[in-house]
Amino acid sequence: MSSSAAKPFNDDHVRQWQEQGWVLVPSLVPADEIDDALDDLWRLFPRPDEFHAGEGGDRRQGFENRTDPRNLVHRDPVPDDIPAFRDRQFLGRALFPFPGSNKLNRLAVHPNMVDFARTAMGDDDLRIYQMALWAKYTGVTNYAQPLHQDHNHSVVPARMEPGWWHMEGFLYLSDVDEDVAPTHAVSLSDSGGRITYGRYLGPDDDPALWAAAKPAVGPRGSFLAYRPDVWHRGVNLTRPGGSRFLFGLSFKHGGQDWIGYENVQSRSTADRFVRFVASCTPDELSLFGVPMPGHPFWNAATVDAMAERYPDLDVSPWRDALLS
Ligand SMILES: O=C(O)CCC(=O)C(=O)O
Repeated sequence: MSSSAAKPFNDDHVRQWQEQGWVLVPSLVPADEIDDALDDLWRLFPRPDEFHAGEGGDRRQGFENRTDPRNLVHRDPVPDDIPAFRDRQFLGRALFPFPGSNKLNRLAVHPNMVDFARTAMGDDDLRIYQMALWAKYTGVTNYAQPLHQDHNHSVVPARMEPGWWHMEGFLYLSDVDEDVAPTHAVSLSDSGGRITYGRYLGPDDDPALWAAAKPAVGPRGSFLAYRPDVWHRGVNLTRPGGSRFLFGLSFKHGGQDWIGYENVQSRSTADRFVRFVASCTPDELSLFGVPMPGHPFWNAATVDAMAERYPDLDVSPWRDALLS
């Protein structure tokens, strides 16, 4: 990658992801663009002051009583002082696309983030395969997790080489300081890059690895990118009245069917997705699997049908490509 003063990330960020497995790119998306999208977030989740105003608030209760089966897998209860995966850690997940102004949806294809993912992965033909918000509030549960690697993004073992790796990512929608649960991650030089299946590590299981996990602190707009060979853990929120909001956006190379987590197909008939599509370029839509203009899928009939399905989408790039 050639250096450019205009880019909101640099060669070191790219190298750190490629060689150390994780990087926090500060302010990859400008804070004012995050702030501009927050009204859409507050349609889905209580604002922090609303949540912490006291027990019994309607929106707080609504949050605490969510039982979306996609988020809860009915894990067995674990004593509170042990780092563990607890169902309530996942209460605050909400799947793309979101209602509202479409500004929150547009963050999924923010050019700075897509440019970073493409540069670090060395490929323009990427897909977004994970797309969910995640809200956490102090006191909901103990959010502390054991150290783990995310092997639940693929049905085959991880192959961490150019062309085969994938990028897990969190776009920060709020400032993530030390006391509001920055994810802790271990660089590959500290872990030796070892990949282990079926193991979660508590503080006594591997004290050196535990100590090597560093907090990914950053202002809103920052992007935490990490790979499935990176040991990491969620930690508890300790700030009274605290909260953390992020947009989980993960990328894989096109055509790698073995990797997946969330998809948009089941919600693609919703008005909010139809509106999102109309706001996108062909390149942005390719991140969701829409074939680019010139792809053999497209003929006069499928382009016409695309225009019928998404009436406000400009289909001329697909139509023009049929003529060339
Ligand atoms: O929430 C976090 O900071 C990390 C969560 C995580 O690593 C997980 O649930 O797999």
